[in-house]
Amino acid sequence: AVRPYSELPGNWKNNWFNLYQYWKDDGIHNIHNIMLSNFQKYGPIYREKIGTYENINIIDPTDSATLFKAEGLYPERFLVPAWSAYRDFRNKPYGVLLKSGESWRHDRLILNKEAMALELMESFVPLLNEVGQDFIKRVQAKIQNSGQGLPNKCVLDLSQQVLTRPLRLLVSAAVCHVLYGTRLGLLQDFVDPESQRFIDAVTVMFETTPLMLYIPPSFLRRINAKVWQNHVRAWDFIFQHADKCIQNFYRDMRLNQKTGPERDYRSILSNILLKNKMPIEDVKASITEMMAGGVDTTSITLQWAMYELARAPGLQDQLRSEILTAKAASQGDILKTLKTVPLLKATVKETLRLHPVAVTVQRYPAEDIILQNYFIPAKTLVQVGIYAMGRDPRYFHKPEQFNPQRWLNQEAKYFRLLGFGFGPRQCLGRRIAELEMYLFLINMLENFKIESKRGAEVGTTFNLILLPDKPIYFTLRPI
Ligand code: HEM
Ligand code: 2DC
Repeated sequence: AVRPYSELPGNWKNNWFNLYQYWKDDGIHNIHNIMLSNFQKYGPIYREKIGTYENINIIDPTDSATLFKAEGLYPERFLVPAWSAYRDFRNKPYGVLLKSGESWRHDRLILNKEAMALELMESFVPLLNEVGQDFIKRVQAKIQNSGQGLPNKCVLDLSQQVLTRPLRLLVSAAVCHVLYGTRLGLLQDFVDPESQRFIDAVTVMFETTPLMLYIPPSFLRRINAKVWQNHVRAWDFIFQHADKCIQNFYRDMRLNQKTGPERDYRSILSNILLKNKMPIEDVKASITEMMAGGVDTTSITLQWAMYELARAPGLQDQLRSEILTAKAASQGDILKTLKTVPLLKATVKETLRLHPVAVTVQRYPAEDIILQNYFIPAKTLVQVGIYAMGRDPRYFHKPEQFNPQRWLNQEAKYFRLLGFGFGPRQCLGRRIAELEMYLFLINMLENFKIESKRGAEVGTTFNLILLPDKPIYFTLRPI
């Protein structure tokens, strides 16, 4: 017999005591580890309530399949309360990230055509590759400057200076390049201070979000809490900067329209504006989200990829030869090269298995479902613990090993590849992020050996997204 909802295992009755415990043990930055131990303690399904945040957690791919099959025509994920509270507070429209129902679907279908369609890759590749190559040139220039011309000194020791900032500028430049068709002063000799402030604001926005998962932002606002104030200030700057970029773009586009030649592809933004199917306010809202959503996600994943590669020199050599072979065969046609680098693509998948950006992927099922023989009513928040799944030997053979090969062998991938989410509500920036990461890693591996100080184990911390818990240092050795 199917067991009732009320019998679900888990500690969901003492929600305010749970929050106190979390706060006391710094659980708020540790939810990924707490989830691991909860799955150990309660099994593959449990119910939890911390403060006002109530949810069901699952880990098994068969359960994920049931959940996603019941997501309906308008899939909904957990709405990060702080993000919608800011927009309501400032009277700003929601973009696709926060919209729901038909309004979400309408905008999302238009944006998919400009950001997700496979035909677009042809237009994106040169733009993204250019940004990647510039990055390499800058690193090489740094090496020349610091190496004093001695051959054995020709390495870039990034043990003082971390790669985080340059990487965030790089991916931000890449997203701007496909959104606007220009890099807006990013990753050139001189970094526009506004762009620097923008990426810093994104960090503050993320850092000030987690507490408001559990304590309603409306309450924190009423008591004038610092987190709320800093959160508002961060979003204000994000919106203001994005607004400026969009305004400038709009002005230039209207000027050029009179004189400029017709071209197939200009940029995501101009394609959307030319179609004239979305009110400008909605366009702005979603473009702002894409600018903000593309910074930390991609740069952190690249850092993790390099971290894992530095610890696996054998794999690095294998990748390098795959890339060289692919390049030789495609005779400089980078689009063709990208079709023949399966191990590289698997490396990115493997990176997201061990180091997902999102600790869970969540849905409110549109209909009643049964998970692990428990009845789950429609509209219940169900979270797939993808961090926990990626480290569970039941779903991945020897999960502690970084082994991209596992994605090539026909080992079942059934509902195991969830780093970008699933289905029509999956990550809108997925294609852009994937391409960007492939091109960056190709350029990097072709030019450098990536090394790191041995023994430096890096852990994970939660700040809305999962992050390295300490800076990662690399040594780049030109080949
Ligand atoms: C949504 C991950 C890069 C913009 C998501 C979701 C995940 C995710 C897990 C939720 C999907 C779901 O609920 O099924 C990642 C990862 C990235 C990345 C791992 C890089 C490695 C980007 C980039 C952009 C972006 C570069 C912008 C260009 C968005 C937006 C949504 C989203 C707008 C909400 C889509 C909607 O609700 O319709 N992302 N993301 N992301 N992401 Fe990303
Ligand atoms: C955070 O319990 C933990 O891609 C919560 O680019 C559940 C949850 C819900 C939505 C997730 C969020 C978590 C992590 C960050 C995600 C977000 C959906 C989109 C967002 C995964 C797992 C992210 C980083 C977007 C952000 C775009 C925004 C800055 C405009």
